[in-house]
Amino acid sequence: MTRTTETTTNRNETAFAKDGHSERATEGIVNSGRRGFLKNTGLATMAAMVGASIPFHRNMPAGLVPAAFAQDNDVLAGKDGLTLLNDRPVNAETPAALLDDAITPKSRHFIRNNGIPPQDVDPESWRLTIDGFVDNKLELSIADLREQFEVVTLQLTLECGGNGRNAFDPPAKGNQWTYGAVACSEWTGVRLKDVLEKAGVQSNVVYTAHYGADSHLSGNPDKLPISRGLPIDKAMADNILIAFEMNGEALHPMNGAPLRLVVPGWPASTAQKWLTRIELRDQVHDGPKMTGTSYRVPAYPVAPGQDVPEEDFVIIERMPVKSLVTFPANGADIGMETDVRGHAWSGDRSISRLDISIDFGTTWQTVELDDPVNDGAWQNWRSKVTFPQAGYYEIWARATDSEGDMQPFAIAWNPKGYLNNMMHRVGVRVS
Ligand SMILES: Nc1nc2c(c(=O)[nH]1)N[C@H]1C(S)=C(S)[C@@H](COP(=O)(O)O)O[C@H]1N2
Ligand SMILES: [Mo]
Repeated sequence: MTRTTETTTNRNETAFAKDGHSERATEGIVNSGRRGFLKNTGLATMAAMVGASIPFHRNMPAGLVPAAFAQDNDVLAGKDGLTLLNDRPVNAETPAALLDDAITPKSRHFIRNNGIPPQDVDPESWRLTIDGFVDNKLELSIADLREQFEVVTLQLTLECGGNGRNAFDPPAKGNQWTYGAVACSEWTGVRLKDVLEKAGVQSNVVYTAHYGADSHLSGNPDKLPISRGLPIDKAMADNILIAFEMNGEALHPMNGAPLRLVVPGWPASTAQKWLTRIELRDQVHDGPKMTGTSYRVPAYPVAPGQDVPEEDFVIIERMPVKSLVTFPANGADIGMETDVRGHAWSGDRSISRLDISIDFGTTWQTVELDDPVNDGAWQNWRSKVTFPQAGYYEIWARATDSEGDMQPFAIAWNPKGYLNNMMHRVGVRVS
């Protein structure tokens, strides 16, 4: 298993989970040359986490994570063919060729965790609180949600803001997603809007704040791994769901079971998993991963490697126009004729055209493109290609959206590696 050198959390705070990069002072439990768990976590903190003092703590090998605190070994249980980018927290993406289905199977939805998921969740006793600047604070079970609100099913595209980070040069720290931190499953739940309306949104509300039941990598119960939010106008969109089903089944544990937000078209970091609370605020939310450079980009174009002052970063809103080639697979050996297909999407917009090229972008052919099944679903496209002779080809796909934005050939570099929407290229050998 590989680990990224750093997650998007503050390095000092994640020392617990990492390989001893932090130089944070310890209580002198281990000698300073040793790396690992104890070096970075005070004995008192660790005892608090395991719920008892540790009489033999001096015998614990450096780097040992207490078994009581370890994650399930099979972190990808119920998933099929995902590539693990990091095992603590679990981050796994789906190879493009495995995203070929119009509706992404539960087993192939990517996983992006910032912390440790809750264990043994009980859907029956799960409660969602709506509070803050509301007329009536609500506390709802999943049964209440089903009974009190219209239940809707929508195909919704979720994409991590950092999808495509792997292509950044100079590299950006964080999970090295290639293409596969995107999916479009069919989600069933109730509209966020309906629930907020029932709570009564007060006139001073400008932003939502989302909270989930996962815990911080440090084990510190006072810290949250992530808590993001949405401008209230966006939160009132018709296609944002509080979802309790994925493709007609319970959510996968790693995708937020038993309850999560699904926010299509915006960084999926806004789509809180293991959702327990939504607070309405009279100011922009300032929870973990809302501030600094998290899920933010410079307010202006920058050159690769350019230093950008933190105050010049703005919160990412809609995700840019993008597409994937899901057939054939990159590296495939194929015949002189082939089907070519994939998906395309653009946050808060639709796709108006999809072009492919087999001659390194010299000529382009517009292909058959479906309308979105509903607002927020990716659009499927397909074509047949006949190659002029045997050899190596690249199939390139380029989507254009309803506002005329087209995918670029080159990456728009930014310091944290967000929003890479450059064209997807698939190499094939034809014989
Ligand atoms: N509670 C909680 N919600 C979360 C996260 C998380 O770490 N904890 N990660 C967010 C991020 S950054 C992304 S991209 C999406 C990923 O959803 P998925 O893991 O179901 O694919 O969940 C979001 N919701
Ligand atoms: Mo994300």
